[in-house]
Amino acid sequence: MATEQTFIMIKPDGVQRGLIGEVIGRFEKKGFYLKAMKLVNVEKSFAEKHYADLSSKPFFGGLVEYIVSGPVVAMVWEGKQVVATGRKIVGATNPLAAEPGTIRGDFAVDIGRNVIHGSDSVENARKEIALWFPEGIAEWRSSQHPWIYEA
Ligand code: IDP
Ligand code: MG
Repeated sequence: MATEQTFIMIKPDGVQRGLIGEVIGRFEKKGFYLKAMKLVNVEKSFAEKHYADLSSKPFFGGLVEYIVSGPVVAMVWEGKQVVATGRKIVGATNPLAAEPGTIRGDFAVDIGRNVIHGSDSVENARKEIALWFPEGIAEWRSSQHPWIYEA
């Protein structure tokens, strides 16, 4: 299974509620590698671009307002099957339907305050990483790599 990269964003509610360390810790302890990270306030036009696929949805305006309401933490995580596994760590879109043990299942109630974003496919991850990190990402691998990955 090929090494993948995914785009993970801690949304403004996650930042305000002090969940940055919790989120990073879950991905880090799993055995994925943090390859890029920044805390930023995003412009409305940038949020609209990130969520362009949802522009026809009735909740789009509220979603954009939510994302620009405070700083977010944008990250790139790397590892084996990290896109699909990252979605499992994040949990279902509606936090009340998200399993306990997932980030949304453990820390959120409302769909419009669901703490975290995770790319839904390898292709969308590639697009989102290019949008959020045009400057590029770091190259490194943990010295523990052989203790986490068999080959
Ligand atoms: P995802 O974040 O699990 O991939 P998407 O369907 O891509 O879910 O929706 C993007 C974000 O839009 C969600 O995480 C959530 O914050 C918001 N959202 C999705 N559906 C609704 C809704 O029905 N009402 C309000 N907000 C929604
Ligand atoms: Mg999505």
